[in-house]
Amino acid sequence: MAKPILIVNGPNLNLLGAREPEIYGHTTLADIQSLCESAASELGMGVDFRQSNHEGELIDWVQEARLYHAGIIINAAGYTHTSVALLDALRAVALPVIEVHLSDPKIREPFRHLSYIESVAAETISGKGAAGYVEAVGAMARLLAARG
Ligand code: CA2
Repeated sequence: MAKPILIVNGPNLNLLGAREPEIYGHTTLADIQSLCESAASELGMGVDFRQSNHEGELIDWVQEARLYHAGIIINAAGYTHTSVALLDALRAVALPVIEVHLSDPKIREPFRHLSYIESVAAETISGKGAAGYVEAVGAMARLLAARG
C-alpha cells in the first residue's frame, strides 16, 4: 500500500468558517479535508489531514512523516512567517513539500511577505481558497509520479 500524503495545518485554521469569512471564506477545515480526501482518492492516493495550534506538535508530525508519508502539503498559517524550527524539520525529512495558503500573504500586511517554508517547497499555491488545497494534491501526485 502506497504511503499517504500528510496535509498539515497550523494555528487557528480550526476556526475556518466561523471567523473572518471576508478573508478566509465560509469553508470549514472539515470541508477542506473532504475535498482533499476526494481529490486524492480519484488519484489513487490517501491523505492524512491534521491541524495543530502547537509548533512542537507540527514539528513532531513533520519528523514522523519521514517514515509514514510520501510527501507533505503544509499550510503553516502564522508559523509560515516565524518558524525557522519548522523549516529545519521540513529540510531534515527530505520529502517533497508543497506550501499552500488560502489567502495570498504576499499582498497582505508586510509581516506576511516572508515565508520560511517557501525555500523548501517545490511549489507554493496561494490565494485560491480551498481550491488551492485540491490543486496541491494534484501537484503532489505529479511530483511523486515524476520521482518514480
Ligand atoms: O492564507 C493562509 O492560508 C494563511 O496561512 C492563514 C494564516 C495567516 O497567518 C497566514 O499569513 C496566511 C492565518 C490562519 C488563521 O485562520 C483563521 C481562520 C478563521 C478565523 C481566524 C483565523
